[in-house]
Amino acid sequence: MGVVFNGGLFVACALVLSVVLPFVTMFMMPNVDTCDHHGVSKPSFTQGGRYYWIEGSKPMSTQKHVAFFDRNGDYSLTPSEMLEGLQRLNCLGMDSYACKIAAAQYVFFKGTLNKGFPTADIDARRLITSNHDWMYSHNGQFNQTKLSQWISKYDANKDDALDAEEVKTFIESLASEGKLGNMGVALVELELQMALGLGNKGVMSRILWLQFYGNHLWYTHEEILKSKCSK
Ligand SMILES: [Ca+2]
Ligand SMILES: [Ca+2]
Repeated sequence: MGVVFNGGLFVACALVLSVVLPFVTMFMMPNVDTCDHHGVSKPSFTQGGRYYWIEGSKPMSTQKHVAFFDRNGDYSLTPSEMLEGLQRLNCLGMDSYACKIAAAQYVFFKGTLNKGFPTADIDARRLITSNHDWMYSHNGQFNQTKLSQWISKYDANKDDALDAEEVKTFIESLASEGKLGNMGVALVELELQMALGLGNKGVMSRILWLQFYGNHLWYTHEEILKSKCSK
């Protein structure tokens, strides 16, 4: 009797190799210390730069937003890269295990939403074609007007900033609308938690939100952390 190899088995094998394996290897990774890390600082987004768009056009806001985590510049963000990035940012107040879970969840949710099937990486090139992306237009450009309206709407204490409580109100309203589904809401919640971790004592001013979605707040935050390391 020959070896039975059907479509179901193939899909199962592909799923183990492409989705399960990257998650397992991520959990075996050593912790990354911000002070011991001497990686690249702000990337060049000009022609010939590390993260210059592969087809020769300028990188979109979404690509600039995620480039911090793409260590090898191959436009693919793996759970390990996401974890390393979060660790360099001191895990945004999370312990090591929570950090690993957040990285795995984020990559899986975002990658799956963008590609339309279960995956273990975020393809930065696909970010521009998604129309589900929070705070960005369908072509991947940052929507400053949308951000401004969002802050004004949920800024309950009128200090021109959003804190964890105000963000929580927004997440609850998002969940009750039912437009995004559970995965979409979880994704937005994770993103906003990461953003709040970069703010001043968990409070994100309007300018910081602008830098977070439209600029390079990840790099700035890492530079601040590094400046506190003993020389
Ligand atoms: Ca990569
Ligand atoms: Ca506020």
